[in-house]
Amino acid sequence: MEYVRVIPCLDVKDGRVVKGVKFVNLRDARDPVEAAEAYCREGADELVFLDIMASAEGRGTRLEWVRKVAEKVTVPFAVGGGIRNIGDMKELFDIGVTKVSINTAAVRDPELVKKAAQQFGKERLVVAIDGVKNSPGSGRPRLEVVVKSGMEATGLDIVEWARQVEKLGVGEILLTSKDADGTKEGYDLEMTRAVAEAVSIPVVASGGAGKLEHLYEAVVIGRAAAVLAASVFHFGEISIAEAKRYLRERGVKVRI
Ligand code: 0VR
Repeated sequence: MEYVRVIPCLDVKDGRVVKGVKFVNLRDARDPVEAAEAYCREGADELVFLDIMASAEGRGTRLEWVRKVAEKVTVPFAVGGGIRNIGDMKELFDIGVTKVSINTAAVRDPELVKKAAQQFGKERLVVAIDGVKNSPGSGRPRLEVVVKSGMEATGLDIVEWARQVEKLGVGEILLTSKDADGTKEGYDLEMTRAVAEAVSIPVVASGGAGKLEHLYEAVVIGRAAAVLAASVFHFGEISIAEAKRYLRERGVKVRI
């Protein structure tokens, strides 16, 4: 059995790591390069950088900090946010990024997933799925895909979309609950488990981690192959070492 990965997520806006709640009220947390080096020293298995305000004019900013990070990191790292096409992906791979994560662009053009997987290999391609949970009787899917930094509802059912991206050849799904993001009240276990049981590729749980138990629940109940967190790591409430020790003590295979 593969070991469960512990992955800090660095949401980056204008070259700074920020952290909000439910994708809003972003507050400054730390410098991306300094944070990346610290997480590598602390034993993170991978890093995810999310350029959450990626836009045409911001693309240049991204390349600056990503290049600096690539020179320092000692673990695989993924970059997502505003990646629109094969050219954007190649640009990032050329400066040392391990994996790219696409979200909105995949919903807009599912064939992009297939082309990218064929061109770069599925192990270098992640599809990020941001989701919300709708109440019964809302007329919307219970688990609905949202795009554009969570601002646009798509009407897509999360599980069906996950199955579709797996068929298109993606290597991994990064599943974020927008409702849970930043709340520290726990991952959306129903959402995570529904997707993990529907596909045979790894699903990374994301959104809501607040205490050590949440990480364990995401693995044993949510069936996640990896646990991603931002708030609790950035503000020093949980260390990577504590997270791994807690999981290992409960029988979860982690890389110490
Ligand atoms: P925590 O709940 O703090 O562990 O956050 C994990 C995860 O939700 C965030 O790292 C990240 O996925 C939040 N995502 C987005 C966003 C934040 C602001 C604006 C947009 C987005 O589109 O994913």
